Amino acid sequence: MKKALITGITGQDGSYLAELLLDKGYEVHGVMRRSSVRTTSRIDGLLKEGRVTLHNGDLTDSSSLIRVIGEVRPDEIYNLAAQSHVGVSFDAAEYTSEVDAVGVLRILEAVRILGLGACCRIYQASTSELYGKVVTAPQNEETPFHPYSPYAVAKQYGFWIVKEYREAYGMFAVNGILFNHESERRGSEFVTRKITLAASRIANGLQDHLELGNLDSLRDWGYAKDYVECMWLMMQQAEPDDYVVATGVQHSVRDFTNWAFEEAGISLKWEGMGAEEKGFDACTGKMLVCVSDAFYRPTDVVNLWGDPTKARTRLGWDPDKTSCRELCKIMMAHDMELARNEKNAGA
Ligand code: NAP
Ligand code: F7E
Repeated sequence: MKKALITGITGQDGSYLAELLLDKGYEVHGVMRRSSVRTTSRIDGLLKEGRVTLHNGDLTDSSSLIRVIGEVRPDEIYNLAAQSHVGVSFDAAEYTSEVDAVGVLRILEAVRILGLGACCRIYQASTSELYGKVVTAPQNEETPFHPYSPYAVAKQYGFWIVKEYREAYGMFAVNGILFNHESERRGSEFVTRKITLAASRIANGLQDHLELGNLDSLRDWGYAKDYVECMWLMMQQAEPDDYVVATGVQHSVRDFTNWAFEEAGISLKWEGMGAEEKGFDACTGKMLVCVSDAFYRPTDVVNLWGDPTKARTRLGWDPDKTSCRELCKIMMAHDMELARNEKNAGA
């Protein structure tokens, strides 16, 4: 039986990947950091059934990584742990670098020091944020990087150190350059989930309005459940390589907002421009969406659009499985249920 170790197992992707690997017959271990509150809600079902083993560890602490990797001796490591919020990386730039840049080095070094370099494969969660201030679209594996936030700069180090260890030491280490992927398990501070939660709560009379930042920002949004399948495929190849994972279709934050409200039975009518733009309920005229400076970033990445040709042709991965519109529907079905439960609990 193959053994996998997932860092970031309590996160959105970690939880889906754990489920996928268990379905494929893996023994699944996860690295979890200490917190004063419970952080296992996404994997509580798996824990209750005793299907995954958790180990204390932190990407900022080499000794914990050497200990856990040495104890588990995994066939595959999926490094998903990160300070993953781009906006937060401007406020905690040094910490973000420690986790998202040096943390990757710590894992590679732990594997090398333990003498597992020849038998343990490593997946690194790289990101479309590396393209940053883009000059061409769509972006593929050949597109130059121009990271445009402390998060992206840290992830760029992670990307290159993985390539370096692959070339210097012959390690099987790969980068998945994943474009935005969302789900009903997405953290509430990312824009899609913030929108689906707010649209659901507004429709149920639990929230007055929604404040957003840049409505014109363009993203290539896919479904996280589909994307973890591609991570696994990259790790099963004869040779290590880096792949873009995307749907190949781009939408704006405004598009996603329209769809979410539509799913809640509300049609939005937009008026004004830039910071003055507002979304009104087309039936009642009530203002439901407005723009706030608080959600703008010092530098923002505004034109991400992935070309998944390499993943499709070489890995046989299907980028068309879940469209962004379908993804919004899935998230809204989940969040409308949450809002109804919240409403009933308060009644
Ligand atoms: P997420 O939901 O924010 O999960 C991040 C995970 O990392 C959580 O389990 C978190 O633990 C853990 N973590 C954070 N700091 C840590 C530390 N110092 N030591 C150990 N664990 C730590 O992120 P996600 O959306 O699943 O993304 C997974 C990975 O893919 C991340 O590396 C992210 O940067 C990258 N990525 C994501 C996307 C996307 O669109 N989702 C796209 C490209 C790349 P807690 O539960 O304790 O917070
Ligand atoms: O922002 C704009 C914001 O925070 C998307 C991470 O998983 O994907 C994610 O990073 C866009 C940006 O995701 C709000 O300015 C407008 O242009 O959902 P987001 P992100 O920054 O793209 C990449 C690939 C990763 O690697 C990251 O780990 O939406 N936006 N209004 C807003 N964003 C947020 N969060 N909140 C708003 O109110």
